[in-house]
Amino acid sequence: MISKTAVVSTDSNTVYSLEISCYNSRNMSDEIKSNENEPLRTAVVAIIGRPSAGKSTFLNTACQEPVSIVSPIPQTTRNAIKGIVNTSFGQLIFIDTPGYHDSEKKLNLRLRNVTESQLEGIDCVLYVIDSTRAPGEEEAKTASLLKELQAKTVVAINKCDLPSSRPLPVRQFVSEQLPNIPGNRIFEMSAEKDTGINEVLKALYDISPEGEPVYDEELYTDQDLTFRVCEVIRGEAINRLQDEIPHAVYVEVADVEHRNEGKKLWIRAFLCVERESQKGIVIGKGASKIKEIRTAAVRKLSEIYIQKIDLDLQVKVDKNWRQRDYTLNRLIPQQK
Ligand SMILES: Nc1nc2c(ncn2[C@@H]2O[C@H](COP(=O)(O)OP(=O)(O)OP(=O)(O)O)[C@@H](O)[C@H]2O)c(=O)[nH]1
Ligand SMILES: [Mg+2]
Repeated sequence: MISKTAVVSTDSNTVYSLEISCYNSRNMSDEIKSNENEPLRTAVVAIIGRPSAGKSTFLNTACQEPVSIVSPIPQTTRNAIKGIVNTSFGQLIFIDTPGYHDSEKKLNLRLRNVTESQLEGIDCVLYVIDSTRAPGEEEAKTASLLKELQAKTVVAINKCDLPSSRPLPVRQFVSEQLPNIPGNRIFEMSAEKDTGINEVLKALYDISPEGEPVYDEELYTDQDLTFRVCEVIRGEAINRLQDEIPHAVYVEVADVEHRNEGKKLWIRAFLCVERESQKGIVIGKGASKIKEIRTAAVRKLSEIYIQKIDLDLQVKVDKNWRQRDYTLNRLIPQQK
């Protein structure tokens, strides 16, 4: 069990220590709950925000596992990804969503559809805002999604570790756009440096319904093997590619075999790009780029799965897939 401690100041300026015991799949314990008399709370929490606000980084830090891929490139997350946090207060089932981006391109419409559909039937919202960027039109559109959900929303002003962080204009923006969210539900954090996260979690528990955990404590995500493998490879690829190429990449797992009496996981996967010219760049000189991506993906997968990973990774072209419903339907199925 990993224990995180945060210092929280109350109205009367007294400071107390808030301990949130975080369990994860590899480190279970039967530690006594820190608030034994309180009923457990369980909630489904949608994480909403502009592209690159740090939603996936928050999820990974809160879960203490690499649940969702992270990159400096906007529109990294393409699907609704579940990450489960268990603490002595109960269970928070987070749903990471694609960054909310206003564009009429087919892929963007799909991503928006994924995000909007996650706002139905949830218990809470975590609205993540990047404090290093001025909240402009895109932020206002994102906030407008939450107008009817203010009673369920906690705001996390992110990237406060950076010198360019400006939390004050963000607070001002929130008070104008979402005036019914009280100040004690707006927090400053660094998802990357793990500061302020416990306060955000506690605030979410405070507005969560009472209830027993839905998932076993050892579970931190519900992604199946194929999806996770695709995402890990895509994550390693997009962090090593530039310009338009990260947006033009998707990963297809063609085969998975359990070999050597289950001790080895043999995977055949394709990194798909949109054009022949992109294929050459992804392969690199003397196949150096694809080798680098493959090695990094194997390393990451080996941290997740106990089996030895044997990855056969090739590059192929799926011409203009971002315009084609056939591929989009497979990768990002239309929600309702
Ligand atoms: N310095 C700093 N960087 C951060 C923080 N949180 C996220 N980042 C960086 O911001 C970039 C975007 O982070 P993501 O977690 O992928 O953002 P996202 O909101 O999930 O983005 P999309 O999936 O594209 O919507 C990455 O380069 C992160 O490392 C933070 O608290 N501090
Ligand atoms: Mg993301």
